[in-house]
Amino acid sequence: MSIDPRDVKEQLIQIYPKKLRQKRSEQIVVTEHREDGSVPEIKANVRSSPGIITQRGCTYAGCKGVVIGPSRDILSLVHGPIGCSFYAWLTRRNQTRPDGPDAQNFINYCLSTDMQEENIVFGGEKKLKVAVREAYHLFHPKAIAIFSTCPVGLIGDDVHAVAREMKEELGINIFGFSCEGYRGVSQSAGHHIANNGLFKHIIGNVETQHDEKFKINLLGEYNIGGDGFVLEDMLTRCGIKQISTFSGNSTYETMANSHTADLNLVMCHRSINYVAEMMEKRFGIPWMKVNFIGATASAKSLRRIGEYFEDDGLKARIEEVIAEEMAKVEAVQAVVKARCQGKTAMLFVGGSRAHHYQQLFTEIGIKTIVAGYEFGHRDDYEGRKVLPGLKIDADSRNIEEIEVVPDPERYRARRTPEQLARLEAMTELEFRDYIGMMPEMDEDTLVVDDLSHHETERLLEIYKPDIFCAGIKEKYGVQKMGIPCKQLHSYDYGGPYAGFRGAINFFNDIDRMVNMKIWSYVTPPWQSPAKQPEEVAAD
Ligand code: CFM
Repeated sequence: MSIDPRDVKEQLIQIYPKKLRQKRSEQIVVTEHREDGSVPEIKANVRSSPGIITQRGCTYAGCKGVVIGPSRDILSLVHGPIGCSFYAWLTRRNQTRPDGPDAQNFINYCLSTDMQEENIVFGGEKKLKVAVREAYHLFHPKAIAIFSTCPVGLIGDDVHAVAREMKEELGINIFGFSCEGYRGVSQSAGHHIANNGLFKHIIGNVETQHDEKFKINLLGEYNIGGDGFVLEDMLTRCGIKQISTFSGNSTYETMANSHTADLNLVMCHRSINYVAEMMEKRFGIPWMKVNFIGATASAKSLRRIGEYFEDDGLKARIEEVIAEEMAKVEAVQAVVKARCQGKTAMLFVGGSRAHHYQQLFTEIGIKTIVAGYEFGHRDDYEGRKVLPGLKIDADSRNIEEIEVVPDPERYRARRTPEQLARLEAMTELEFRDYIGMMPEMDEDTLVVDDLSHHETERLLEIYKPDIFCAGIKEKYGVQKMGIPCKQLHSYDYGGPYAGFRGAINFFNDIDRMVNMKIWSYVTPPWQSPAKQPEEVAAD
């Protein structure tokens, strides 16, 4: 494509006032792979500007909706006005599969204290206590999580004190989250707050020991559209025991028992890297970034697990599974690739998928021409090597950094530093690392952080991509411009897209979308002459 991304960048920001133009110009970069292995610096994880229509969500969404919500038997109680609950009720397609008809499953429920004006004026703690008792007597859960929404922080209700008192009174695990929507610049702050809560109140509470040889936790996999089911099946067939998932299809018990695993696999770095880091420090479990989005990526990640455990039997089983699955993937891939080769995609999603899904598109010959995260940090773009140089700003200072020391009784280094270094040198294993999105993108590709609606429209006009990937807020605006939009948060009504089986679903769904004739019948607004005011009035 002969469009110069630097010109495009100018076109995206030229309409903005000077200060905003300067800020956005630091959040939009053109990829470049330098000799020292570095990529250009991007400004990320900063406040969205007032007046801009951003894709982002709030801190409460990241804490309750993303990280804790997918667990099926922790009862989630929202302390706040009812709207905060209504708009978070069953809007993320995180699936779960209870062990039997009698097993607890609260995923479909939506519990709220329904704060009223009176509670805002006189305080809501009493109402919260009544709600906790009521919830306990109705459901008898093992644990109750209380989530604060904006007004709670503004009026100063102490949800943690209420949680402690209720824990004492009812004898079950009850903990609160100060995850008011405004706590951070996006849902990313909510991830961190949720990670801290998982670590302080759940991980390490259940001491069941498992006899299996290869025990892992899968971190940052939320079972959207059934992704987690596919991965669990795949890992089980390889002979790998999944102690817990954070937090797709999980239970309180599995997460509480997760410190007994011997390796943490991190799928979504953005939302869960804090738990991975803290578990290594307290319990001695190394963590490794994996990617099960895309067939080649899945095969590579499985082989890396085999390398870590250094077991020939496990490696052989992994190869069997890969061979069997790859044969099925390749059959579909060949057909779909022939029909999609040379097409183009744009991806603007969250803090991880805009990277992972580029791989899936590549497998069917579709090139990613522009990509960006909604709320990723610099390390998600440039790799964790930038972490030591990151400055803590006022927004990140809002969130507690837990001081973690080795557990005096339960710390057990699963691998010595020498073993880890040997594994890193010998194979493609890197521990505690994520290389980020930009190093894996083509040279001279545009990367846009926290994309705005104005920029979306300009990008569509300039590049006319064959497919645009984002969420529900963008979907119909994009499709009215004649370009199909795939929701990469919810997968629309589709999925699973993870692992080998998921790749096949993705190839087929994308093939249908990019090759559907209907899009050529939509006339984008910029191709029809503008109506005169009198014509508009006569309509
Ligand atoms: Fe991680 Fe996610 Fe994502 Fe995310 Fe999300 Fe999501 Fe996402 Mo929507 S945890 S960062 S906060 S992979 S809900 S399952 S799709 S924005 S890219």
